[in-house]
Amino acid sequence: MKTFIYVLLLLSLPISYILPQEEEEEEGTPMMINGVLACGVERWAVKTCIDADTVNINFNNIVPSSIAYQRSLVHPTLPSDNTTRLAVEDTVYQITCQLVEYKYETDQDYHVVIKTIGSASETMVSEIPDPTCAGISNTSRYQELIALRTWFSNRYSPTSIFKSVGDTVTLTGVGFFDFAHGQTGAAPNQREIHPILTMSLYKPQSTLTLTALIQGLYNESTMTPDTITVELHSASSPYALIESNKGILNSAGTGTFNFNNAINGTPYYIVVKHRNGLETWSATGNSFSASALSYDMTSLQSQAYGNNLIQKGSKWCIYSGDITHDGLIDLSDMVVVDNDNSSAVSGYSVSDLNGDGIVDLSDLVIIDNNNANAVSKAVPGI
Ligand SMILES: [Ca+2]
Ligand SMILES: [Ca+2]
Repeated sequence: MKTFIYVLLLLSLPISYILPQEEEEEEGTPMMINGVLACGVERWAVKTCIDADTVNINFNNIVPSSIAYQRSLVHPTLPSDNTTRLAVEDTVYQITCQLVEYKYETDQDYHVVIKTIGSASETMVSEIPDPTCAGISNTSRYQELIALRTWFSNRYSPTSIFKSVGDTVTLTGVGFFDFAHGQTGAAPNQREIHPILTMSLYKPQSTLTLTALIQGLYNESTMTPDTITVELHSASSPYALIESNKGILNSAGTGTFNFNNAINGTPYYIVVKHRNGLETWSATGNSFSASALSYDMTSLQSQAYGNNLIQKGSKWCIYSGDITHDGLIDLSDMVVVDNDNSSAVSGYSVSDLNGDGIVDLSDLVIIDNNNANAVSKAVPGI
């Protein structure tokens, strides 16, 4: 009889009392912020970055990280108040990871379990706060959090029941330590990303390995390393710019450049721009395969559109001297060098063609010769 009554009692209880409780238990008195009740309690100011110590966070310095690293940190003694931020909680991280499951919590957070890509169990908790919670609208993160919350809501429609998902995302957010309440997906050290600040679907990058030599910087043996801009352009008229990326060519003239928008099997012109080099295009369109492409602009003159390269030793180089970036190497470029020479300009300068840190006659000679040969840029469609 006793058992029967117990079963009846059990059946009359709401389902939520029977199922295991996985939500965070919030101990203590709700915080008042500017006369408004906060959405959560425990360490709530820290969780939402409305605490005074948030000034210690440099939101512009985003540190690449991993879930493995976050799980390896030592769990510190946590402050008993709800507003003190620890020094180990003042860094914004960027992590590319896989979503596992998520739900809408009673403190209005979206509780998002994330894991190392491909791992079965290397998880941690991350949380998206509700930007309408007290105090958040006064912070510099407000617009960012609205955009994040809206994006996540529209894509995943969180409810009070966990939903599974396998998307790979790149997120940024603040490292944080929580108390252990048996949170679903918790790291062993209770490390969380709390709050998440941004999230986007991960796009695999395509890598271009480019070899190009800049005439003035190359001594027929090695090149003074320098920054260039590499552009991918459509191989079809009007040859629209697809994506631009800056990087460094090393002493062998080689550099790697990552692109987000390149599609495997689609040909692109590779365009090299340099502070005083002549804009130079690849001979034809070139395609990435398995997100990789190698291109050598030094092996043959015909590697550049219009054969627009100059030979130095056994290599072919991009012409130096278009300081004004008008596609011509002429008197107007010489005037810049001449003036900088008169002003004894030194250091990293647009008019230092041979990269020795001095602007002088040796730089002028390079332009003079290219001017004498009427060198100008060669671009498809012109
Ligand atoms: Ca020029
Ligand atoms: Ca020089």
